[in-house]
Amino acid sequence: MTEPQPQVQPFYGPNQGYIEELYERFQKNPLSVDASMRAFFANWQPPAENAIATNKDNGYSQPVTGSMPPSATIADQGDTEKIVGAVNYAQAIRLFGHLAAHLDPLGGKPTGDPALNLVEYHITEADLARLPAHLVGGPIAHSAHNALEAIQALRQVYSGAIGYDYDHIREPKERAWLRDAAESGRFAAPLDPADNRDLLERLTQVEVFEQFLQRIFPTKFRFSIEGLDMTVPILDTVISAAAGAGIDSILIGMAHRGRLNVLAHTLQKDYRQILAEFKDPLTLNHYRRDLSWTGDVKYHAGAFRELREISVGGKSVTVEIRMAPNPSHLEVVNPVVEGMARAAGTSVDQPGPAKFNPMETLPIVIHGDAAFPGQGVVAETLNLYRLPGYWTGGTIHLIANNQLGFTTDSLDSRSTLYASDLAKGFKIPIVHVNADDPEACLVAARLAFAYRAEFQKDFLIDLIGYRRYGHNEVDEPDFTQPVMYKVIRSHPTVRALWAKTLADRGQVSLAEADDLVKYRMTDLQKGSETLNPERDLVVDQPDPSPPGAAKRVMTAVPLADLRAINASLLTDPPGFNFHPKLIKARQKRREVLADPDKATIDWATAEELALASILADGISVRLTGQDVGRGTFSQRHAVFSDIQTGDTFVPLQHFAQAKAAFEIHNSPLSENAVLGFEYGYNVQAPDRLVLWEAQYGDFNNGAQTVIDEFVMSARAKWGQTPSLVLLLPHGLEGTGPDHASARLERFLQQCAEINARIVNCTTAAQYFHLLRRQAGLLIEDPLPLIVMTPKSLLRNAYVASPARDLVEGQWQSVIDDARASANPAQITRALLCSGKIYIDLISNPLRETASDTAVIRVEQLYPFPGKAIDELLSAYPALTELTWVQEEPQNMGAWEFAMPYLARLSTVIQHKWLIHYVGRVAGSSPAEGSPAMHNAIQDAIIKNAFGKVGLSQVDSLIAKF
Ligand SMILES: Cc1ncc(C[n+]2csc(CCOP(=O)(O)OP(=O)(O)O)c2C)c(N)n1
Repeated sequence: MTEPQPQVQPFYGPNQGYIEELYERFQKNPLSVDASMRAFFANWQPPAENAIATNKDNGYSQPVTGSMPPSATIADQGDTEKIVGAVNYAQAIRLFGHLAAHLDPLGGKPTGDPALNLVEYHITEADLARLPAHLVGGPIAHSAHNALEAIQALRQVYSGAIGYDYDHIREPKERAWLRDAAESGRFAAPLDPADNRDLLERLTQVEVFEQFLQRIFPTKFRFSIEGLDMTVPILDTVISAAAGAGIDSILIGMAHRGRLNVLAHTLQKDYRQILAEFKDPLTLNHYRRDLSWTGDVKYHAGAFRELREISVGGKSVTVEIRMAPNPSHLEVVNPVVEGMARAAGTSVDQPGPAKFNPMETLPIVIHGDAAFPGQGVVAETLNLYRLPGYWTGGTIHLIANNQLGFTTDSLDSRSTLYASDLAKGFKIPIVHVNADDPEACLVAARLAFAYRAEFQKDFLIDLIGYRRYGHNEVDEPDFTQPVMYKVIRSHPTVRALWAKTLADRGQVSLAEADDLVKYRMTDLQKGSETLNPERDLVVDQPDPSPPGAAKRVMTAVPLADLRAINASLLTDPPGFNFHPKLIKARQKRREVLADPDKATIDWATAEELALASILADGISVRLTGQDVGRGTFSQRHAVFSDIQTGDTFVPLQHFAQAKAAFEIHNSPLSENAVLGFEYGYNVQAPDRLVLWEAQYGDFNNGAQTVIDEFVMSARAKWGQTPSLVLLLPHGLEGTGPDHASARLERFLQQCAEINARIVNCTTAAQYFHLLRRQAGLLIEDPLPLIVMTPKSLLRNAYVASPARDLVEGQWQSVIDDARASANPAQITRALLCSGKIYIDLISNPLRETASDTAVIRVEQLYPFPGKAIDELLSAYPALTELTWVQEEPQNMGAWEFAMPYLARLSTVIQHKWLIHYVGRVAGSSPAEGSPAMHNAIQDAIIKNAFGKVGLSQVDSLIAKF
């Protein structure tokens, strides 16, 4: 079926204004236009007034249609039509030339576009030959003798091996810069034979490495780069341009495809190391297991290299290159790399806001052509790139486009023409380039970095090649793409093509090119023959051993210091107009430390004092999440807005005692990308406290990939030691199945080998000590900290603490029942609980009469404080009954996790206690939709916990509703 073709208006009118302007200039002063235009205007009659639609955007903008007025003479109209036709044809080439570019190395035909047919403009080549080159505009016009020559040159630029896909760029300055960059040829590859030979050598390294591995390990996966070999020279070019511009930290994120090759060549990972990993000696695996880590497959591993003495423009510079480790989950490493780049370019040693310098670091992210449009995290990450809290000075994106996703054709994997189209919405310039044209690829690479240096924004290279084998080297591609693979099998490699080009130019003979191949192959062969994998394999990871028991950290802060900090935080900036309600709230805060024994410190105050004291200790803090500035529950007010001017004021950036920077940003409405970003920031800058808050705890499941693959398991897989803090509002409050549960159970399920700290604490003072302890352990004992945080309890009197508890206390993983422990002999029943249900229990009137019952809080769930609980229970001599109470359904919350630990307590074993459960019955949804039903069940749980209602009665309550 033929697709309906759009009707091209023969008479676009955008540049008539331009012509008229030139003509006016010519009339005033004929010498003000060039000779060809002078000759042309000498015989030209302009059309009548108003016939000209003006558009003077450098001749580079979108055509708009216009028409000739009836008053124009036939002769005038004919001339004008030709001129305008020529101008608009040039315009169409600039806009749509990429649709006719030769981008597919396998010879796939370009889509084309009727706007690129000369005939549509009612002009001929002969007409063009008679028109001046000047009409075409841009740098090309200067060297062409007439419009035909200029148009032909323009077609070579826009429809050659590069497709410049810029029509979506909205900034005129950028558009003009990009057009000039394309048309001036200033990024063209140098003709220096030495550089061309270097490129041949590089392509030889890239190709022979893969061929050697294929020969030696034909049945092992390596996700070969072949078909996209130019990836490595493109990276070389970008990295050396970056180094030349003074950037000394390069951060790379990429998936499996071509990764081993990039590790070997861009990061200079030792070949022998890679070969040893292929041989996979068992001793290595034992070694890893002993240290409680699993390692990861070789094509997920990260790497770090300091490349000294890269020669850039005759100077020798040093660059650090880091490849982030990543899981199989495609594209999820993107935000991680961005966060790493943000951290690498941010200085925090001064009080006030953090300062980001885009010329310290360059992120490069390599994408798959199926994954880029398919994975939502790509869009989430692109959305970060211009946000003040997430800006990294511009990322260079490279789509390693092999035209297939596993076995799936692009027709089935995206609804867009190009794999890169998503980037258009973010106004990122795109070049598509044929991966078999090394010179064009290097033009794209130079242009990408130059644009980034000029505008500090993202740039995308869509490198279009192919995949020499199946999805992996064992897959049979003929099952699904027989026609394509017939072409691929007889298609020469890019190295061979380049060797032929150089031979044709007389720069390198084919025999020399063959010698380069033999030399590389022999080198690899020798390395392989002398390899002793068990000896030669170096575990290139930081010490993966699990951390010891948490060290003690001094978390209490002297009262005088707290008072001074508080007063300083509450100093109003001159002329700032606070909201009247917030003036009152600040007034109240001034009193909170007056009487150290009065419980006046609520959750948000404790948080602010903790963060301020951490900043005063010289540790910088970054806090992000949805609406964190104010706080979802209007509790935080870390950022004030002037009610007259809208200006903002952040007390934690302006208090006298601060010694390090405080960064706070409302995040975009994303979980996966923003948590990935904070993870990356954290591992790159482990000495800074990084906190991410979910709007409600539930929403962390939008970041499940980052939690599973990075936060909880990166230590075991890659030896990374994150210390990120997740603040997750959690608790069943009758607001429905969502907004209830931060899915505590999922975090607990992933806990082993001391990979995190999971807490559900109940007082403001505990939260204070917790944050300070985390800051104090960042370097000595780093672990992610997952905190179930309160919602309605933020302002609850039971949660508030006296200053005394901040000044003298410390973090307690278990809290005994003060009333019960004052009279232990009376206690026959112990209720163990965690988090909000504790407040529900002790605030219930039944508590008063239950003088035989101790209510004990397990504030830290992992590492599970079994020893502390054991000691505490053994202090109650008359105890006969132990019950775990929770509000979450039985299959959720902490019960299933805690139970085996409790069963192993020596007190439990000794007394042969059964451990009772009181809580909701197991369910698939975390909470009830009806507030009344919630209240009834919550009430029944409390009654049941105090031994007043049997479980069957709870069940009947559920049935009743
Ligand atoms: C999130 C996710 N879903 C599915 C997969 C399984 N998978 C691995 S590679 C691949 C195809 C990727 O295609 P593309 O992005 O074009 O990269 P290529 O492998 O072709 O280089 C798929 C579906 C995965 N790794 N990650």
